[in-house]
Amino acid sequence: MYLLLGCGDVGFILANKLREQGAEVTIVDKSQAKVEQLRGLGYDAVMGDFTKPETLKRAGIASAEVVLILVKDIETTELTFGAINQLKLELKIDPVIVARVTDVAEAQDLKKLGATDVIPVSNVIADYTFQKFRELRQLIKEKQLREILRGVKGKMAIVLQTNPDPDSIASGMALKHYAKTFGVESDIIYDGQIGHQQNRAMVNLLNVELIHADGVDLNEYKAHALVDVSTYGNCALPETIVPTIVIDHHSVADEVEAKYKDIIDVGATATILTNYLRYAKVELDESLATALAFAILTDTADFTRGATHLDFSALEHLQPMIDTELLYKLQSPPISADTCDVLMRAIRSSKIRSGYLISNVGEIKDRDALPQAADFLLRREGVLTTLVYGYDDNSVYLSARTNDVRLHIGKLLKDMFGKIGSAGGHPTAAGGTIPLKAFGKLRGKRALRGAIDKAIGRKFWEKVGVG
Ligand SMILES: [Mn+2]
Repeated sequence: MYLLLGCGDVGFILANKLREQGAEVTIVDKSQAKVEQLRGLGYDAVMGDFTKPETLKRAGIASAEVVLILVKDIETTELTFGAINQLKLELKIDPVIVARVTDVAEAQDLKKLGATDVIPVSNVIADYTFQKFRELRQLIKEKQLREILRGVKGKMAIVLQTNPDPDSIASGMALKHYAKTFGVESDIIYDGQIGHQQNRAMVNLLNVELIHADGVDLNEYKAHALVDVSTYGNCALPETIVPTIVIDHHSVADEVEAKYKDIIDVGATATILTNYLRYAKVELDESLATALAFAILTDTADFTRGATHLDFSALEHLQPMIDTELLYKLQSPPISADTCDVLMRAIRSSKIRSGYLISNVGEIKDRDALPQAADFLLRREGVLTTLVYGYDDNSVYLSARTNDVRLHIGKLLKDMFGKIGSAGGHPTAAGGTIPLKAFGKLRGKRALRGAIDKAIGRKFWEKVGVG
């Protein structure tokens, strides 16, 4: 049972929320009128002065798991603690006690008196207002988007990022569905490849219709939307075409001019699209709901990376519509024979020194196997950092991972290989591409392999000081 002491603004909202969640709530207030009003609303309310032990006993403190002291003035709060502490000994009880404070300085004093936790009310209101504002903002944006679509006369191109990831694909699917509801037909266009098994599985299992940019003329579309793209250069849209719509969670997307822009700092673009569908009350089927959930989970690395309150609430909204079996299939797709082969070679060629693992896998068909190998080998006992590389007819590709907090692997690769190719990434995951011509004229595969090992593997040992 929750015992709420004092029922002002915060108290009443809290009582409501707790009751909504099915919690048992008893409220104590000194005002007769307030108590009657609460009883009228079906609350268990007790009138009296809760700085007195008798009142607390009468309110049933003996069976309260949580006591919330919600009065504004610190004197009353302190007196209430006196009464509770007396009863703790007398009744042998030990409830969780949470007290409201107006400033953080009061918190220490109240904790000494026995508060398990404190609620700094100004922070609560600030947080709440901020979250509400973000939700309201999305609601307004959705209405604006509907207006924009009303102005589109003809087919729209939904342009995904180059080598689209699950977030981009799911966001494209959702926008297509949303636009169709408001009378606009569209094509989902991508460039590069659907490389990673996860993305291929998504496209196959969900039957997504994706059109490669090589097969269309983007100028022929009446409107263009960029979803989860970041910016020009990371998609098929040429800079000569100004998109109508930009929806993204990468802040650089703000550099792109567009009639409609919704760029907000959330974990996944799919969160933004989920909310559009939700606010517009557009029905969605299991496969779209599952795709959006999969995108949110993937982009936030299962809520461990950049997830916000809006991402949680979007997933919560999708949850009842998700096909869990399908979600499981998307999360653990079959591994291709090529990738298996690369994993095998990556294991066989592993060289480990002081927690650093380096592996040259030789010739590869699918560069997406490299990050998977780097991830996989990082799980080997005693390994803190992995660097896996291989080559095809054009380039050498690198992929690196680390659990070493002292290392920023993205910066390290950029420092080492940024000049001869492109390299970089995050503190824990990075990659790079170096054109084969950077290794000079070589005769035969063995010479090439040696040259690559010298320029990458050996250089890496030296750089990390284990050479
Ligand atoms: Mn994304």
